[in-house]
Amino acid sequence: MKTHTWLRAAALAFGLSAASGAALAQEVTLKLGTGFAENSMYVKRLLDWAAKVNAEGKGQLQINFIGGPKAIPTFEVGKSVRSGVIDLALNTGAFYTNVMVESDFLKLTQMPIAEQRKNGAFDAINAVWNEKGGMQYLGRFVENQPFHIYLTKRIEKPDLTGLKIRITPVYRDFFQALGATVITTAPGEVYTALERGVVDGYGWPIGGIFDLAWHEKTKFRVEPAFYDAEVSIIMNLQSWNKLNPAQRALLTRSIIEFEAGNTYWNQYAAEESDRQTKAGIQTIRFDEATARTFRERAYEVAWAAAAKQSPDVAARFRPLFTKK
Ligand code: 173
Repeated sequence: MKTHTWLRAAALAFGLSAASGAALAQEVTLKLGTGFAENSMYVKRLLDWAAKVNAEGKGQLQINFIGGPKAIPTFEVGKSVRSGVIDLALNTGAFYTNVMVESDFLKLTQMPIAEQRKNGAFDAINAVWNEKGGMQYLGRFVENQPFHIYLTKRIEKPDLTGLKIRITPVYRDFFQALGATVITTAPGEVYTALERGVVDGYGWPIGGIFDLAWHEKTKFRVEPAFYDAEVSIIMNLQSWNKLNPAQRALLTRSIIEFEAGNTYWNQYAAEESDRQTKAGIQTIRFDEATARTFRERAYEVAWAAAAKQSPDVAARFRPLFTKK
């Protein structure tokens, strides 16, 4: 073997092993948590997504689910993403207003996430999440799940005076405007609060009240619904910045693919509504004009509160979130 050939072979071999060493070192494992119950449909679908990423991401990127509120309490999950204790979470803004007040504004979007990605809303959200939350907003996993008032006592008109209602920040301003006394709890405490008569009702989306057996204590659901439950994947910004372009592309692609399946939630809403009826939960309906005012008031009150809490961001988000 001539010297230069040998040198080339050695260089090649060294180069190859260095390259594969680098590739091995590149596999990252991201810790995933959630503020939602592990038996909820949200988390079932989350785990489907994580399994898919893990299958596609061999040697590149893996997701390790650390559990739900038993691993990290619901209202601590956002802080854990911010600080990097976990890298990823399936969470809703109402659970991490202790990181940034703006998180709860996402309930006010009136168009699908696919459209938010096109009309500038998604980028506007990310700019705020980066700056104020130390987070990357990766995508929305739940859509078409509007909120309702669930009650143990009948009401005749949109007036919650004299009633104690369990809330999160989602409902606070609207329910107070309707006269309610409000009590904030994580989902995990709703059953006991109902059982002990600490509350006369609660806010929750159309789907999911069976997961923690609240149907046993629920007599009425108020129509119409308002807002849209926002449940999204958020990521620690440093963890995101550390990923290489291929890893970022894998995450982004898998999330956009998953969002395309969000129409599933229409079906889930219909099924859950039927299931509530079968469980004996009665619907309280207002006349058409009252129902319209009720819904409009929900948005007005929430945007007014948003404008007070974070005027610049509220002004930026409102036209991007509101259906023309
Ligand atoms: O706990 C809640 O009522 C709440 O804020 C919420 C938000 C999104 C989905 C489900 C519940």
